[in-house]
Amino acid sequence: MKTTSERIKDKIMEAGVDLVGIASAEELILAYPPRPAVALMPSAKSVIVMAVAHSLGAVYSPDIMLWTRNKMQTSRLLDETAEKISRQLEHEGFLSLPISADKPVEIHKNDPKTGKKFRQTRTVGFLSLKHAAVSCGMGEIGKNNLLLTPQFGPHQRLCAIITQAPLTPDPRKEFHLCCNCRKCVNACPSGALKSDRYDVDPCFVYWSFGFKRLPPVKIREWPGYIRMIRQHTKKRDFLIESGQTYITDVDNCIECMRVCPVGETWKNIRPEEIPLQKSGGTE
Ligand code: B12
Ligand code: SF4
Ligand code: SF4
Repeated sequence: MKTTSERIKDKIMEAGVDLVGIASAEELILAYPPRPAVALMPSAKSVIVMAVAHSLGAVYSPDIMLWTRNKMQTSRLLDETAEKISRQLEHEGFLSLPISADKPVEIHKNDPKTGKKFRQTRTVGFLSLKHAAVSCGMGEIGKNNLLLTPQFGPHQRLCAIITQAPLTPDPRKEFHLCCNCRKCVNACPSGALKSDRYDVDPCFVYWSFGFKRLPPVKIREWPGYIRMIRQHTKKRDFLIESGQTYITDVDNCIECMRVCPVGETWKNIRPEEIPLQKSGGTE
């Protein structure tokens, strides 16, 4: 049977995936730090991008732990599908590499450009799934730094397959989905989202530990930092929490995703009031 884009897309949708697109491996949009698909597979021809919508009930649940568990199931569906389709493509004669919806990530303690230590360790995916999704016309990147699609807004999880199969790419598209309402900027508890940019460091420490302060670099920053840690340790048990984190990959924040009003499919079921979700960082 011939390996065509239509057949591969049909197979993926049959597995329960909500959106699928194909980008040319050579023409992928690159961000910083650049992560070209051909660096992972020099003979790559195509990148298949898949999206599964989150359960909106989990997104709007009162405690982030409920969302986290659901996120894991969404990733599982994506990863299983990527695994099956990659194996099928290899049986058809095309080297294929699934890129998981979750870890691993490259970990950078020092800036690769200057060699200087980052204030906060940075992580980066082996392939940027958001940029791959934009490359195949699936959506645009909103002010919240997330992929917005017309169907689900930011409420989807992504995954990809890099393959030698020469599939027909989908064209890039212009969208005007982000209405600049700034709900995401106002909701961000760490101040990572600004009107004109996204600062990865405050997001990372809030998302991982629920901490609103970055590790101190100046002596005068230490007292406030120690006060914050003491407040957290009064209410939280980091040992038990990390045990749970290893099992279910617990996050501390999805506010920039929760408040975004974009996504046609959700029009009738999105709650009108969106109170802050309880997480380790909730005061
Ligand atoms: C690492 C990572 C994180 C890290 C770092 C985020 C980051 N932006 O770098 C942390 C833990 C903070 C994080 C947070 C979140 N993430 Co995240 N994350 C990833 C992951 C694995 C890689 C991101 C990546 O490499 N992006 C590529 C870079 C180039 O794009 P960028 O994010 O726009 O750019 C940042 C980096 O370049 C960094 N940076 C700047 N200089 C340097 C220098 C060096 C050396 C490095 C390493 C980094 C770096 O800062 C930039 C922003 O200023 C992806 C999955 C994937 N493989 O793509 C998911 C992913 C992007 N995350 C996702 C989500 C949903 C979230 C969260 C809502 C948390 C959550 N609970 O799920 C928040 C949202 C934060 C936000 N508004 O952007 C989804 C997004 C789905 C969508 N609709 O768009 C993805 C695609 C996962 C998935 N499978 O669906 N994430
Ligand atoms: S995940 Fe939380 S801390 Fe990070 S940008 Fe979104 S709202 Fe801000
Ligand atoms: S919340 Fe508003 S400003 Fe932020 S990404 Fe969504 S539409 Fe754009």
